[in-house]
Amino acid sequence: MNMYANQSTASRVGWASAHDCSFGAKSRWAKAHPTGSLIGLLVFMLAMLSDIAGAMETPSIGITKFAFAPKEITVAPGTKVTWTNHDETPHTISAADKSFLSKAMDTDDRFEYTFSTEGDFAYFCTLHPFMTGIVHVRK
Ligand SMILES: [Cu+2]
Repeated sequence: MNMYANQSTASRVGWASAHDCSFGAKSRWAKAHPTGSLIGLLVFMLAMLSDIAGAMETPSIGITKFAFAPKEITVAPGTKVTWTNHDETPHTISAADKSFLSKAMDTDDRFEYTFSTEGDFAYFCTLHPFMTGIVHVRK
């Protein structure tokens, strides 16, 4: 991003001395950044920051003795949640609304899913349907 901005500034300065071409440089810049370069850059940086914050927060749910622990968690939209099977028995993670489904997870296998929309997402193990959990997604 910075490299591109510097390069473009340099080429604008260069082209401004050759009068005819300065307009061409500006319109090329406008085409590449239709929403305005500064606002676009800010939005881009904010998006990057929130990505980094989101990546740092990765709640994990363990599967132990035929139960999800914690059984119930609350996360913000965009949060990636991971499940790890600590049992000797295969388990699956299956959303009640079918929005996600893991394969049969062997011991120490992990499954991850990113919750992008708000809501209450109940899930269960298809091999042992009495195993249930829920992820609340709230802003
Ligand atoms: Cu199971």
